[in-house]
Amino acid sequence: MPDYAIERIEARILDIPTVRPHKLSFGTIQRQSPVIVQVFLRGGAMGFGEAATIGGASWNEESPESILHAVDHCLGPALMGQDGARFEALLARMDRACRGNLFAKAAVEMALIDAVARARGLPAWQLLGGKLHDRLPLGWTLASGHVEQDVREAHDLLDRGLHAFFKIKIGARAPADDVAHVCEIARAMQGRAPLTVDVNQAWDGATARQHLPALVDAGVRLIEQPVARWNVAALQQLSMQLAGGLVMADESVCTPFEAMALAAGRACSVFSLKVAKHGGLLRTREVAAIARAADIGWYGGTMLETSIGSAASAHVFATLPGANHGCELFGPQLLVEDVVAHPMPREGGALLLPDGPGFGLEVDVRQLDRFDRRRARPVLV
Ligand code: MUC
Ligand code: MG
Repeated sequence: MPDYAIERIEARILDIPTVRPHKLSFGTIQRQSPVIVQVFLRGGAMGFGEAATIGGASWNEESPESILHAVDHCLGPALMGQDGARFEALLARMDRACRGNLFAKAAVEMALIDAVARARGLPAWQLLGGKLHDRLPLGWTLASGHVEQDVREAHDLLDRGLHAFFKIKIGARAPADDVAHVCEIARAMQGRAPLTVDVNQAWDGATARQHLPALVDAGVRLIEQPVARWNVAALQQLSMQLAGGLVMADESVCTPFEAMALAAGRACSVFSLKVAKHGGLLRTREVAAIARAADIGWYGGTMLETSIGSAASAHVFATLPGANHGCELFGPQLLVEDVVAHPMPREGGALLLPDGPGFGLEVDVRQLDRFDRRRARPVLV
């Protein structure tokens, strides 16, 4: 029996520029700063995990710096010497040592699962219930802020068979201007691909009730997080009102307890699942189980991770039953450079599950060193 005792946990922040400015309701990002975690087991195995935030601490309470602090000062010390294969026991231990901090816990749990899967020579999906899907339809986010650029990008990605559907980020402008922006893109797309909008909590209930019907009429099918995460009552009303569109919860659905409340209130039709906000791969499965029991579909969401976090997400999404709306694991393509030798394969607008040991990708440690924030020199690309 290999020795899975946890010997060392290391974490670092990378700074990687994006290929173009990415505009969301709360600001525009020009780089991602993922936290990469490495777990070393006594028997010699090592695994990689990742947690990325968007716009520092703008998307929710956690930031790269808070994640790094939680791993270095709370989670790592709580796990030293423990059996690295007892994932549930380790999650309980992390919960006792540190409240909240779901992104940080997700990164550590991801690295543990990768390390144990690699030690056993198994793909991670085998430790997560077994895979149901080998491929998932892959979306791309149109967020340049300019109609012409977004439309050019979308047609080009469709022509090259790289993506199957698109999400448009809105919420930064006046609502009427956002509606005009989406309608223009929808018209120029001529029904070539399904469209989603993500408002990232920017509207209040009345604004959403007033403006979302026009987007549904323009052909938008999924409406992601139109109102504040706490505003479950508005989500409920919108779910009843928008006959032709499906309300998707993102920031509102992190813990299984939040998932339960949304399900009980029939507040949405789809959950956007994200490994980081749920606190790991196993808890993503818990939230997905609630979705299934409540006849809620799922969508494979992203926090714009590198290939490490994206592949880990693909492994857990591949195990999930129930109606799905594809995934948006395009983070690596938004970054100027990747941290793995070969990215996850894509074909016919779908992402193909990488099937080697662990999360199935070869991490390039030189790239981790190159983008490591501690190397005070600016990154030239
Ligand atoms: C979010 O809220 O969904 C996912 C895709 C993207 O462009 O931004 C993220 C965040
Ligand atoms: Mg979202």
